[in-house]
Amino acid sequence: MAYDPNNIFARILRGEIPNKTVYEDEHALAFHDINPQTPTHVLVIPKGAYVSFADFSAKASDAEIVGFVRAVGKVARDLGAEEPGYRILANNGADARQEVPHLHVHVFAGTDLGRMIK
Ligand code: IU
Repeated sequence: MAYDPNNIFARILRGEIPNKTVYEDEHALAFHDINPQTPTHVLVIPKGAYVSFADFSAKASDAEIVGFVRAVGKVARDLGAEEPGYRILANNGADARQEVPHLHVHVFAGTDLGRMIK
């Protein structure tokens, strides 16, 4: 999947579309999903233009990768989700039904997540 610079998350990063930010730093932005699947449902995205996890891991700098992973963990901690728990998930590509072609990690929390998959 090619990166579309006008995808909705790219537009959010450019400040063209509002979002409910929960965390932002040099490498990552985290915001509430517009259509939450669980009581807490946050998306964490890298600021660089990467379609998928494979794309990101191949092209991003070490600083971007470390920064992004740290941001995901910080979001989980700051949401108070460390206990009783949370789920992180990234859909990549058509078979995974990825809707937005900018890498995003879902953080689900706030309920017994059972075996739900997004
Ligand atoms: P997916 O993994 O690509 O299926 O997830 C895309 C998510 O982006 C999905 O949960 C949407 O509700 C969410 N989303 C959003 O938060 N804001 C938007 O403007 C759009 C989608 I479009």
